[in-house]
Amino acid sequence: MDFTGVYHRTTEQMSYSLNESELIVNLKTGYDVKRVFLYYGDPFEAGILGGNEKWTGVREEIVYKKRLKHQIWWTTTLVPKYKRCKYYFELHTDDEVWYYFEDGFLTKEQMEMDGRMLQCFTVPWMNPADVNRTPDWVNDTIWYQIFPDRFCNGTPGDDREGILPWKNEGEVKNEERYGGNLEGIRQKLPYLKELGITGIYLNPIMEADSNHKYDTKDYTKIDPQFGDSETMKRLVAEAHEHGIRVMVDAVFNHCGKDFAPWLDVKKNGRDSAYADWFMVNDWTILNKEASTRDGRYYSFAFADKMPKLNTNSEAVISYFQDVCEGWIRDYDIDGIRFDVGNEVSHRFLKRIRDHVKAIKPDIYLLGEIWHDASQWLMGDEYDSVMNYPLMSGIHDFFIDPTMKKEDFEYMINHCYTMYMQQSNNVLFNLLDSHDTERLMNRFHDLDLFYQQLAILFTMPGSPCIYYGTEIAMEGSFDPDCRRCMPWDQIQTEENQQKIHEIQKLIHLRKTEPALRSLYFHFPEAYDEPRLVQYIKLDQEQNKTEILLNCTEEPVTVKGEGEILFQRQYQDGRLEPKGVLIRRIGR
Ligand code: ARE
Repeated sequence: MDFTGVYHRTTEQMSYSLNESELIVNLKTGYDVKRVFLYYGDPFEAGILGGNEKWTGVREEIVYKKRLKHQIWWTTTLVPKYKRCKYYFELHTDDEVWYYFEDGFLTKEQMEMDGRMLQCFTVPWMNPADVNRTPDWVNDTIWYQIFPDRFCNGTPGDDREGILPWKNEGEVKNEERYGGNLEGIRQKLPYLKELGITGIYLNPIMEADSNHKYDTKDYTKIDPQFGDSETMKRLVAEAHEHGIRVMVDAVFNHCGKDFAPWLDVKKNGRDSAYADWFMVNDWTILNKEASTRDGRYYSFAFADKMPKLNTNSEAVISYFQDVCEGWIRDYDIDGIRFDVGNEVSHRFLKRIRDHVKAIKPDIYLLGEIWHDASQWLMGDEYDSVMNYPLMSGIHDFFIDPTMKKEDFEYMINHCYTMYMQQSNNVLFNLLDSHDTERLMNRFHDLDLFYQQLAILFTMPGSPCIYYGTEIAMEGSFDPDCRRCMPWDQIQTEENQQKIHEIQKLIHLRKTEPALRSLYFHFPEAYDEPRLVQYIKLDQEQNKTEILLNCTEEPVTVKGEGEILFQRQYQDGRLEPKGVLIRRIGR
């Protein structure tokens, strides 16, 4: 047996309470392990503490497994009678059997040796207060991300300074302002509702210098370019009336150059009451205007206009607790997306979470983290994260023809074995954003575009489309991905057809519980190396099949089913770049 491939701990999302009664136990092994059995029981009942006590617990085979690139992920759910559990594994390769304990591997003879002290894996007590609880509504949500300056100007006749005429076509620059505002978003709520949207993710709206507002000046004031607190209140209230929730962007890793405490620090140096709010190393050259590569203070990505906030400081923590509380009480927001969510301190996040969840228990706390975020998803910081690994995994599969359907399977399984199910269930799934190239820009091909969207809409978590995706808007990396929404072209037949296509996917997502569910597997019904097939299951084991033809030849589809969504499919043939979603019974 390949011992190095075997891994289990009672931490790190490998053994955790799903709720007050169910315990999830996961195990990784190499491919040489063919069967796994779990022995489990109550620590005070099962009697395997050594000596001559006999094991009285249960022996059960673990039947659910997912294939990762070089490992197998075995998973099972237990219901410990007394909320305690002790367990060990029995691993079978083709010709060996090993027993896996907390302190290593034993043969059967060793294990049964009289008097041996067996170190079982132990879950001493499943405390309800420690269960990772994430808001239920998120899994049902269809998000729409809005970059406010570029979505809709709802007050075109007003006299805001420096606003350019709306650009229905062509490129935009970062310093340009087009006058999109909260009133514009409010006016488009019926449009969003019609599309099927049930959640809006708003890029920053608090007062700031730039057009993107990631350089906050005042965390308590709506940016005057976007409106005021009344417009924001009205927007959220009306969104709620339309069944649409609202999530705001929180830039707590750094502030902007005009944030009052930072101005005070620049003026008074070490003597400032806010000296501890930032991360200053050299007080003598604070006012220099240049990148912070010289280390005079820390900032976001060396941007001197974005000084890093010291989220380790008690004063900063308590200041931002109040800021969040204000947003909830004043505007009744439903979610907070934490910008640069991996650089703020864990301590800060735990305190913010406790504070805001006490005010609004089902508020959604989303971290902007692009890589494995397990350390932030233990249940006491974020509810979940932006699922960038899924985005890049899908993207890589589509650009790399040497990748096979197994690689697709490994990638998806990787994305859904990193975190607890509670977090997987509310992952924020996206294929593009204000920080990336637009989806349509990657291949300039509508069929590939919808194939990828079909994946997005059938994955566990909640799907988000970036404004303009409904009409397959083009745009390269920042700032090109932030073009103005071309409202004067929305009614063209071509755009209406595209909108209709997205509406179909949204409708399906809402009406087919299997598409929203956490359960899926990859059958092996086809030989074609790039014919991706996966099956999603709902609670009642009803199956929905997703087929994506990523080969260069048509494929004859096997079996029967009720077609829910299709492109490039006719008379049993799925053409290259085609997609088929079918309900196939139990
Ligand atoms: C501006 C220009 C850019 C230019 C940059 C250089 O627009 O063209 O390259 O300046 O300084 C905001 C604005 C940006 C602005 C930036 C700086 O939206 O337009 O860029 O401020 O002024 C990492 C971080 C992640 C971060 C991304 C961008 O981990 O937190 O980089 N995303 C957030 C927001 C941004 C925002 C900021 C942070 C700053 O969503 O919009 O930028 O508040 C890998 C890594 C990731 C990395 C990712 C992308 O996968 O794992 O850590 O994300 O690549 O680079």
